[in-house]
Amino acid sequence: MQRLTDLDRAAYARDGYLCLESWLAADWVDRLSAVADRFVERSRSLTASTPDILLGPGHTPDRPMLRRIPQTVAFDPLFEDFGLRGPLVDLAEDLLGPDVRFHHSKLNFKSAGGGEEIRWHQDIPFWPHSNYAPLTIGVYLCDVDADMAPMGVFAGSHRGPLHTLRDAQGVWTGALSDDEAARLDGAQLRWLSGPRGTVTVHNCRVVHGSRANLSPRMRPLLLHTYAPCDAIPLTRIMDPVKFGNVIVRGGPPAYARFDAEPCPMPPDWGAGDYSSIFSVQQEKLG
Ligand SMILES: O=C(O)CCC(=O)C(=O)O
Repeated sequence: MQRLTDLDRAAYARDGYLCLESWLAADWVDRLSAVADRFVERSRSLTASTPDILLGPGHTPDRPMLRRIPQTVAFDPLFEDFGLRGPLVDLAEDLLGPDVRFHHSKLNFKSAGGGEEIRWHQDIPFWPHSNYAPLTIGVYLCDVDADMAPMGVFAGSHRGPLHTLRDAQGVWTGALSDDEAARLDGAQLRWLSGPRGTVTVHNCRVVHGSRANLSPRMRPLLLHTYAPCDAIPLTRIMDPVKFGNVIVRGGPPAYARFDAEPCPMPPDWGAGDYSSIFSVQQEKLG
């Protein structure tokens, strides 16, 4: 198992993110990419999204435009093994402690020539927990350069304000308002690019997003969210979803841990009815 250094851990605490170049072994990246390619091939015969493949606008058999595979661990045994028992769980344990819960996973494709923008947002208002320790670990399955819409994070923004991700009328948009975005400190923006196998980690309060992918290359980013077991989910969106909220290290908590700062809540989607960040942002903000 590859362990983080004390410097890595200190950087995560200070900046709220890490970018670990070529961290994941090539063998894992090869096998995960092969599975991802099979989903892309299968999408060619689709004219509408299915539970395991969410299509983006302009999808055709010749030019597949995939938004995402939601909850990857539910749809392929290799994805399951990777997300629930693989090296990312070690990394999560390294940052979160011995008791770790898997919350959800997804593979954001950002297809070539049009993969959509993901506007600035924080994750925690999408899936509130009793504290702010949950984090998301991403793996780039291809080399990602600055033109391929890498994920951008605002260093230190996990120590800044929490945003409601609603517009002035209180309608959920899933994104910071233009005014809130204008107040972000541009000097702290970091674009996380790197060779395939590069791993990103971001805390659930870090403001992040990515541009549209106008390059001719797909940008597959495989994301897994983990939480310490004493961070209790406050909504039930993952309850009916296969492997949603399963404990992957250690055991159930003896106590729930609460952070003092109130957590913004999303609309009541009901159990299992979480629509993806792409659809909510595109519907509400265009
Ligand atoms: O795919 C990306 O660039 C960012 C992903 C993200 O922020 C999300 O899915 O919440």
